[in-house]
Amino acid sequence: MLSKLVLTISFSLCFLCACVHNEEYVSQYLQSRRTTNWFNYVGKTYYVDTVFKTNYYKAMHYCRQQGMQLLTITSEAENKKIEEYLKEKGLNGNRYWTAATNLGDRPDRWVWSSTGHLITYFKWDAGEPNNTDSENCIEGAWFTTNGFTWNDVTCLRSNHFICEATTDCYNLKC
Ligand SMILES: [Ca+2]
Repeated sequence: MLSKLVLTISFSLCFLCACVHNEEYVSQYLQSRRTTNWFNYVGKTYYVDTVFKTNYYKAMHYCRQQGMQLLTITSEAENKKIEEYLKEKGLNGNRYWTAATNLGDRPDRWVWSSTGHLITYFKWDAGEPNNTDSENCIEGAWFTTNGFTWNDVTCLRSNHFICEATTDCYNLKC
């Protein structure tokens, strides 16, 4: 109960913080870099952030400000595509936020905050999820030699992140 209260307060503070400081990280920089770290796959456009690290909530806010959502992976093929892109671009040394969280309902029920859908496809790294420290969000990275796999982690960790949209955002029309 106490941990949920702390998380709720943390979320509120993080969201407020993001609102107050949003001019510091909103699309001006992104727009100047739109030709890099963008790719398409089966009706989605993805943007891989390597500019700054932030917590889950601020990453979510950032993606929404671009008309996008945090990364939502629904199949082995999609996870593989992301893995291949990151490896090809040499971006596989980072950890990236996905939209996955279990804060909304109960610890064993993971949901994509982007769509509200229960998660049915998982790509956990070996030994995960281990929920060692109120680990209520999911990051993806090369934690071992298993490629792009997932780890439950505290939502307040600072990570890079991947945004996605289901329409073509190259021209900011989404
Ligand atoms: Ca973990």
